Amino acid sequence: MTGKTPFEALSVETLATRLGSNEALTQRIGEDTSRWKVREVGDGNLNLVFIVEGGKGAAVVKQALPYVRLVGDSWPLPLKRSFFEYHALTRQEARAPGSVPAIYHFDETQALIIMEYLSPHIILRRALIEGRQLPNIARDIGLFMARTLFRGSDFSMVTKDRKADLALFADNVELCDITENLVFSDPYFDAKMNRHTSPQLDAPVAELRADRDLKVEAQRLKHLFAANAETLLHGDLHSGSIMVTDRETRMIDPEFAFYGPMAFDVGMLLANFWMAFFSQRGHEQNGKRDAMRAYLLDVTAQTWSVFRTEFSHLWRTERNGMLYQKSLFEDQGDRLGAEQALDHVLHQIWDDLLGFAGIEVHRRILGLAHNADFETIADEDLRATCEARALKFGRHIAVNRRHIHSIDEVNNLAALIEQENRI
Ligand code: SR1
Ligand code: MG
Repeated sequence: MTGKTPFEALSVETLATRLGSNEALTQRIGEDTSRWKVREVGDGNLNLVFIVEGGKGAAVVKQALPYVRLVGDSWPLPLKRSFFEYHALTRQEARAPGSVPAIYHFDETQALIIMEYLSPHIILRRALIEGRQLPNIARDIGLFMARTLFRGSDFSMVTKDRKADLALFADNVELCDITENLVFSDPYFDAKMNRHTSPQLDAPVAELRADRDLKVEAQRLKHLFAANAETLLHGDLHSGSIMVTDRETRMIDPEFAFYGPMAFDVGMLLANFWMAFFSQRGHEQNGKRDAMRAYLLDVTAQTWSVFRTEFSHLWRTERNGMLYQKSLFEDQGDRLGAEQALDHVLHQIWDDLLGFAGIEVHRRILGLAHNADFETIADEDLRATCEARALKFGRHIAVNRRHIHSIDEVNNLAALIEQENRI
């Protein structure tokens, strides 16, 4: 299959014939296609994902579809998202080596990426639902975020290169549009594709949608998301975009990558840990999850701490971009000035991440794209209890973010809300 063949979606039946002469693939898994075993394992909202096993090894083939898989061909979506995913992966590998799957091949016309098969990794969200405590995720994800967000910004990059990259990713319009609507607006009115656990959540949802302060805050955050082209974001950094073993962590699926505010990735990620926290009550069939809840709050605190420490380290050692130049501070003997500026930058990220986290929680409970943490709770009353607590938490951190000064305060709030008897 060459880049000149018009786009055609792969299938389990056609993959070996179509990719049998692709050298990047045959080198890894073997040339004898009669030994290839192909499985389609995509459980995300957008794409096809195949695992291909051959005589020598295995690889993943990911292909974009010209529509949103979750909804069907009534919602067209450009294939070029695969181009952005490929370019984001190459940048993430350069900025945070070892944090993403190795890329073997990219075919722009077929919108497909052939990449490393991560095994025995599983999706982080699944691990957290199962109650698994992974020892390294806070360190690995905190480092990934600090390195990619810092090194993709004007704190670090040659400004000409950053502007060229900004122009490249500015064309990822349709995926930004999904986030702009699904995350920042749809949850706060009766949008067509919304759904929630009903009738249990009808009253809290109506209350949330009538909350003027919350709606204004969500739009301020949308404004920030759309207008603050600060760094190359992953753009969809939730627990379904991370693969783990007990020792290893890899970030996948950066097809939503674009230049936006640093706090967006951090806020979305932490929101997913807090949602995992509030969903644990629904997964206690085989025993209490108190230790898991404590673990999850500790993970949020550790992730933020690792992020801050690594970001500060990069600030002191790699701040070679056009912002807050060393010539104004360290070179004048003013190290304190550089530290003062760092404080401001970290404070802004903190403020904004709480807002992004709050609305991420809301959209996963009220919007189109729900998450398995809550969806796999079969008892709808129990699910609604978990979701209502998360909604309340999300509102509090989004609206009051300027008055919350530490991750411990946020975690204390989560613990308090979790202990309330009534929703
Ligand atoms: C229509 S796409 C819905 C969601 O799935 C992706 O993973 C993103 O989170 C997006 O918002
Ligand atoms: Mg995805």
